[in-house]
Amino acid sequence: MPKTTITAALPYANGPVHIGHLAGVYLPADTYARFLRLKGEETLFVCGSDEHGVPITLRAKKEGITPQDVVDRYHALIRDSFTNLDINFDVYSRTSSATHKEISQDFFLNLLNKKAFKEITSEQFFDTEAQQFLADRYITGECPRCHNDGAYGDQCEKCGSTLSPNELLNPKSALSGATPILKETKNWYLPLDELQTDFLNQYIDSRKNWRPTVLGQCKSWLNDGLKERAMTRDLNWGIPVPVENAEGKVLYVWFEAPIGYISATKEARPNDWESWWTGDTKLIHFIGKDNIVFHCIIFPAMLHLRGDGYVVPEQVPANEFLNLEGQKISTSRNWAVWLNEYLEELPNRQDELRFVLHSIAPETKDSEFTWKDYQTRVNSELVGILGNFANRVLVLMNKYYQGKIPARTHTFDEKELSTRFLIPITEKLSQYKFRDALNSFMELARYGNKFLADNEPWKLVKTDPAKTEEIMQFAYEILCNICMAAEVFLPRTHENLRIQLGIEFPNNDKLAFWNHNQWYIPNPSTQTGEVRLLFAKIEDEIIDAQIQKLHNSMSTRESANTSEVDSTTPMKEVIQYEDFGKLDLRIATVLSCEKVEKVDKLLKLSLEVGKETCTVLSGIAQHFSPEEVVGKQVLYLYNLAPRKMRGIESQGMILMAEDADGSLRFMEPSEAVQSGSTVA
Ligand code: B3M
Ligand code: ZN
Repeated sequence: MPKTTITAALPYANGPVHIGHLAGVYLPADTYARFLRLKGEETLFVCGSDEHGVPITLRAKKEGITPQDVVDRYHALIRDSFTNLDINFDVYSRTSSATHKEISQDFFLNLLNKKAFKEITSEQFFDTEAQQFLADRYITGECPRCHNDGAYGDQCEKCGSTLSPNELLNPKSALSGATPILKETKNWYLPLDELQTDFLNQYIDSRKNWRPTVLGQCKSWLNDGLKERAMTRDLNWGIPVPVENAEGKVLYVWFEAPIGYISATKEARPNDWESWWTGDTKLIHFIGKDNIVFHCIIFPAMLHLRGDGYVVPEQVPANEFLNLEGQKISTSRNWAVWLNEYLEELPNRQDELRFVLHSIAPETKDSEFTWKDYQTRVNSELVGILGNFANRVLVLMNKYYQGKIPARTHTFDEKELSTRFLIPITEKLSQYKFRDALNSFMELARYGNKFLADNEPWKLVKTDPAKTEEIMQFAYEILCNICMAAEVFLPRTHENLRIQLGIEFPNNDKLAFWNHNQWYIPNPSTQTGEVRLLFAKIEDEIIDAQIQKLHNSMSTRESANTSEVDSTTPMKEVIQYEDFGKLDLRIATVLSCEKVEKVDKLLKLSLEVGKETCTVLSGIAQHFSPEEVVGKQVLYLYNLAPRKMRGIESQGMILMAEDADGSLRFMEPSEAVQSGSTVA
């Protein structure tokens, strides 16, 4: 039987998991794994903590503890909160495990022996105070493109450019603040340029059924042309490069982290782990959109080079981002709903969270969580429709028949019921459309509710006992099918309802339901269990408290950040009033906005400036969607000399406020003013 290996992105063990992670990665992955298991397919679902990488070491330094302390703390916290939410991994491993060290070193040596790497000696920045090379985020400086002072060695978060450390102007060490020197060092590179022509172009071309958003990103990388990329780093936190004379070098975190999926497999299935990566196995990666290049380009290239029957990813259903109350979720600004806190503060509401996050899953574009919307969805859908239907059926069943199910006498056609209600659920699940699948599931509950309301058994019982039996039996039958389907989305509700229905679903019926959409028919004379409410209404106070908490925790964090900005962003050189007077600052209104094709970072905006319309390119596409920007009033530098980018002339520049973590805010007037108004 073909196997399926499902992976969910390994969370960085430097903070808890939030609802954005859940909606984008862990819930769809878990639902898909449940779906395959219910079909009786051979399925393995693996995950674990990503415990290497620069952010972890920087956090440790800030807190004055070791990186191992950091990852031990968060690994346990993340693992336990996943368990509490019923995310059913076969294993939740970690990349600091001995198995992972062995598997990733072995993978590296395997490629080394195949001469897959290029060894390149180059000059890299070195901090003489900290006695350490400075890779990626260890180095900051001025961006060569937009002249932002806080660009990192791998990226400028202001204009979105991908950088390498030696492009930075005035580079500084993030460890000591010292100006680094250049020092020669040797590293191992993957020749992605060669792999592009040998393998990746065709591979991506053949992935016709991937989501357009995923293919779009892959093609834009390929169109720009891939470059060789270092797979080792001069760092001391990570997995040592397993060759002689490589002291002080570790495997690049994005080389070994995906191998973590393989190590986790070995832990889960010590005896046949390789069979989950080779032969007739489908490999499916659930990730967020910021991880696409690593899972769709670099990791497939590594697996391809490895050969030995290793498979490459079959499907990568990457999701867009989930925003929260109108803003991007931000860890450093504490603008997030953390899973561990949710579980504590809204106890026994796991399925409510699963339900809401599935119904707003950011599958095709960024989507939005608000607490009010959460409350509405729970109260009107779960309590008002699903819970209400279940409760009415079970209460009436008790009242009229002491919970003993009458014989089936109705003439509804099972085929039709299956086509109308069950096929849409399984079809959408197989297409990774979890949001639609959940909607289809709710259609069945809506149908049940309407069926009861239309037939009013509570009136009929007085005049037509036989008809009442027929109606109640069918209502019960619908509820059984709802219960069956609930197992994939709402595991606790499934179990709770199953006990109330008084049913043990036979395995054959389950397999027929999930594989062939076979409508379930309960046995007559089944005895129902004790009736309990499936869901409780969420009161306003709970929601208000959550909204308040969000704003409070952000303002504390933001005031802490302000002092950080003050101390790390020194004042620029003093200028005279004449210098300032040269700037023509205006308030402009955004008329329209669109993405610039093939450039991830840029948005093209049309601004109304008085009677004039100006076109501006702005490197904010990774912070805002075009829809969010239209209609805003912005602070605009009107008389900046025009520049051509990607063949488009950009006139002037939009000015933004930048937080210590690199997140951006528009500068809007406190009340709307006429566009073109001057600022002085
Ligand atoms: N740790 C990054 C992230 O959460 C990451 C994923 C690794 S998957 C191999 O964005
Ligand atoms: Zn920049």
